[in-house]
Amino acid sequence: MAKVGIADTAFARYDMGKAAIDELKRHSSVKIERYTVPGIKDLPVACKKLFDEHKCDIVMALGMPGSKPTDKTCAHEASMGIIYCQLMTNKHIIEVFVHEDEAPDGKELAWLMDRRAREHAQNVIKLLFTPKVLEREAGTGQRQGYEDVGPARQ
Ligand code: RDL
Ligand code: RDL
Ligand code: RDL
Repeated sequence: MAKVGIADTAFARYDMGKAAIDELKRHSSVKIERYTVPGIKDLPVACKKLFDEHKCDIVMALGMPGSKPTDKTCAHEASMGIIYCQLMTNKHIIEVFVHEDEAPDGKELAWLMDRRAREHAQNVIKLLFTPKVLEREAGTGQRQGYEDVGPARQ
C-alpha cells in the first residue's frame, strides 16, 4: 500500500497537516507517516527522513512563511531545500506553502490553509493513482485555495 509522508511545522498558524491527512483518508486508503518540525527550514530533512527511514512514496511539506522580508527569504531557502531533496531521492514532494499575507485576516488565512492543504492532498492522490486525471488538467489554470484562474483564451 502506498505511504504518504506528512511534514509540517509548529510555526504555522493552522493545522494543515491534520487537514491534509483528513483529505487523504477521505479519498484513499494510503498509509500515513507524520513528522512535525519547528519551522519551514526544517522541512527538507524531515522529508528526506520520511523517504529514507519511513519508506514513504511521496511527501507533502506543509508550512506557513510569515509576512516579513526575512520570512520570504526563509521560504525561498526552504523551497530550494525541498527541491534539492526531490532531486536527491527522485521522489515528489508536494510543497504546500501558504504565505501569511495571502489572506487579509486570521479567519480567511485559516480557510485558505485548510483549502490549499486539501486540494494538494487531492493532487497527491492523482499523482499516485490517476496521473491521467492530472494530464487532463494540463493548461487549465488550476490553483489551490483561492479560485482556479482558468485557461487564457485567444
Ligand atoms: O531550525 C530552526 C529555525 O531556524 C527554523 O524552524 C525556521 O524555519 C524558523 N523560521 C524562521 O527562522 C523565520 O525567520 C520560520 C520562518 N521565518 C517562517 O516564516 N516560517 C516558518 N519558520 O515556518
Ligand atoms: O508542489 C506543489 C506546489 O508547491 C508546486 O506545484 C508549485 O510550483 C505551485 N506554484 C506556486 O506555489 C507558486 O507560488 C506555482 C507558481 N507559484 C507559479 O507561478 N507557477 C506554477 N506553480 O506553475
Ligand atoms: O494566482 C494567485 C496565487 O495562486 C499566487 O499568488 C500564488 O503564488 C500563491 N501561492 C503561493 O504563494 C504558494 O506558496 C500558491 C501556492 N503556493 C500553491 O501551492 N498553489 C496556489 N497558489 O494556487
